[in-house]
Amino acid sequence: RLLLTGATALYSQARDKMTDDIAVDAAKRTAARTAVDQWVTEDTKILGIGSGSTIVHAVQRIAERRWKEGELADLICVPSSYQAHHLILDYNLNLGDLDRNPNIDVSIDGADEVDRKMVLIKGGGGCLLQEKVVANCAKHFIVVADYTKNSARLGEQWCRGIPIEVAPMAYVPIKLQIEALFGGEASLRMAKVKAGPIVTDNGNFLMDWRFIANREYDWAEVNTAITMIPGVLETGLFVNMAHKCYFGMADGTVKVQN
Ligand code: ABF
Repeated sequence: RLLLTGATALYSQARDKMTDDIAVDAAKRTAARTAVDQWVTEDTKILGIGSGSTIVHAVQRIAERRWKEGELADLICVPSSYQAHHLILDYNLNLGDLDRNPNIDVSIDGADEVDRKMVLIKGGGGCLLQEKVVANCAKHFIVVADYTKNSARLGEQWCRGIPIEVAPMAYVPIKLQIEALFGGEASLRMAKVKAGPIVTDNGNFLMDWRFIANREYDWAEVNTAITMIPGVLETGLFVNMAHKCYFGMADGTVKVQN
């Protein structure tokens, strides 16, 4: 009987997890499609494409409008990662780049966590450097996410810390300097299969800095200070960049944060 009870509990846990995953994915989809329909119009010439799973829904909606509804034929999409590059190619959209399209009308991207001041943590999927460059070139940077990313303060939901892209030879001094400046612990992100450190699209390493959860940080100051450390390429802290955040909620609605 003990064995049966254990198996039943495991089954329920797996079922609940699957139900949660389905609800979260539906929320990502609603947020992404709503943002695309509100921000990508016939006047949008150049669109930045972020990375991650939520952005897949955004690209699918753009492709649906392009190929089924006959809109957006001239829209040029500028990718922020290899993933985005291939998404654009897979859906047969017009692939652009910053050499030819440095002035982006709108950029749409996901996030790992968003606080009430719209400070974002990004880079959980590993693409933060190009994402920040592309977002910075956009007149409007629009964030799409599910309800689990919406926090009052950073660290409430996203427990992996703030991703930081670093030159491989510099990760130890960078770790020590971040910890000395702001506390917490910074660690090198390793591949799950024990294949060594994760390498970014740009050939760098990633660190995850677990900051002190209950400390009040000035995120603009933290971002500037960490970016100044030699060997740091970029942080996953996006401060004063997001124009609007679209959160898909559990009840099927979309919450828009300004
Ligand atoms: C990228 O994808 C990252 O900056 C962020 O870490 C992540 C969001 O992923 P998802 O949409 O899968 O939650 O935008």
